[in-house]
This record gives sequence, structure tokens and C-alpha cells, in this order.
Amino acid sequence: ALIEAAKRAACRQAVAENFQPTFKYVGIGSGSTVAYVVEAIAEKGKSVTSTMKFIPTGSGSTNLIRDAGLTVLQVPDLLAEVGFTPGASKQHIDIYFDGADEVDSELNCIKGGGACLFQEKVVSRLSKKFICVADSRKKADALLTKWAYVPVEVAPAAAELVRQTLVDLGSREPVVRIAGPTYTYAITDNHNYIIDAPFPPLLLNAQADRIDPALGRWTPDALAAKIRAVLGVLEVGIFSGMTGPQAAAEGPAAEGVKP
Ligand code: DER
Repeated sequence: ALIEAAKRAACRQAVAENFQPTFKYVGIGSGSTVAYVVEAIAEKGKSVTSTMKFIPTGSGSTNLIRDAGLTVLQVPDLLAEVGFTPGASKQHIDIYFDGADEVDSELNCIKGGGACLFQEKVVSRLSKKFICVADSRKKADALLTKWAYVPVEVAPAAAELVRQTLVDLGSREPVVRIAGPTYTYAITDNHNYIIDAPFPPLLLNAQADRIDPALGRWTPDALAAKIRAVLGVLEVGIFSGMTGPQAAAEGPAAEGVKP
């Protein structure tokens, strides 16, 4: 109950400090923490929210938005609505709220515990700012010190090939995620599998000079790039700090709310 109260308080603070009534598009992530963000936004009432559209990151997020009486707008419909100008910024979403499984001191995140990492990455890419709300259990000096594995979304036909290649990259015992209660492979909103790949604790991006693949020592950016290049991988549950040069490529400047 203490953790739930902390999650709720952090979400209410995140909304109080970052949510503006002038927003047009608001990204909403997946999981139990971000539910308190939606609760806090819905409390502002229809006079504020009726002119806004909320961009989900999967079926759970869509239901969360809809159940709160807020307007859902899927990414394809957002892109149709705003129009396309070659070379123009695609960061149409004013702000994106989401949780994480683990956050390091550079605000790099492990995400994907809820199997929504692909659409979460898409919405993050389309957002001006990403507010990650995470309670103290998620706070770590470096990634994979509290959370054990990197979630990876893969094409079912290539799952075993990817699993073996992740072992070659230094992952101990990567497994294809099973979904209860049917005990079959979990299927994502994009009809793919998730492989949970344990790796030794990661470095920080600032420690790129200490990368040592032989010892399985990677920075978040380097490991994400390595895994993303594996044939059969759709996306990787490592969200880099998104500050500095890759901000343009990776999306918004991440601003974590104090865990
Ligand atoms: O899958 C994700 O990345 C989610 O944000 C998620 O794992 C966080 O879930 P929680 O808010 O229920 O801890």
C-alpha cells in the first residue's frame, strides 16, 4: 500500500508540474503506475480534457484512456490528422507519460515488463518530452542491477534464431516470455513474441570507453544498437537517456520525476 501511495503521489506531482491545459496531444504509456497519471488528468474535468486527444501505447493503454472518459487517438490517425511535410519534426505529441521497469542515474530506462515496448518507443519518438514516473524500487545506479533482463520484441518465426544470437552476445539463458494462465508464448499487440534476455549490469552511456563485449560490459546505447541489429528483432526495451545528440534521433529529452 505504501508503494501504491508513492506511485500515486509521484504521478500527481508529475501531472501538476508538467501538464498544461493548452496541450493538444498527450501520450499515455502502459502499466500500473501510469494509471495514476490518467486519473490525475481526468480529474481536471471535461473543460480541460475534451479538447485533447490521448495517444495510447497498446491495448491496455487504449482501455485505460477510454475508461477514464478521455479521447483516444491512435498513432496512424494522429499522423493523418497533423499531415506530413518531408523533413519536418515528427514530435507532434506535447508530452508522453509512462512508467519503467528500471531507471539509471542518466535516466536510461529498461521498459517492456508489460510487453508494450514497441509502441512505447514509437510514441516516445513522436513526443517533445517524456516524463517517466517510477517509484524507488525502480531506481538503480546502472541498468540491470535491480531488473534482471532486457525485453526484446521478436518475430515468432525468428524467435529461436534471436534467442541463440543473444546467447552469442553474452546473454545467459534468454527465454521467450510465457503468458499465464494458458502457459503459451505471450503475444504482443503487434502479434510478436517477447524474449527476456538477462545481461550483466550495464554501464552508463558516459562510460562508453569501458565497453567490453567479452565481459558482457555494454552501455545502454551500445547494447540496444547491437540487439536491434539482430535479424528478427523488432525493438529493444532499452530507452536511452535521450539527452544530447541522439535526442533528435531517439525522441524527447527524458525528464524523470524523482523516484
Ligand atoms: O512495460 C513497461 O515499460 C511499463 O512501463 C511497465 O513495465 C511499468 O509497469 P508498472 O508501472 O506497473 O511498474
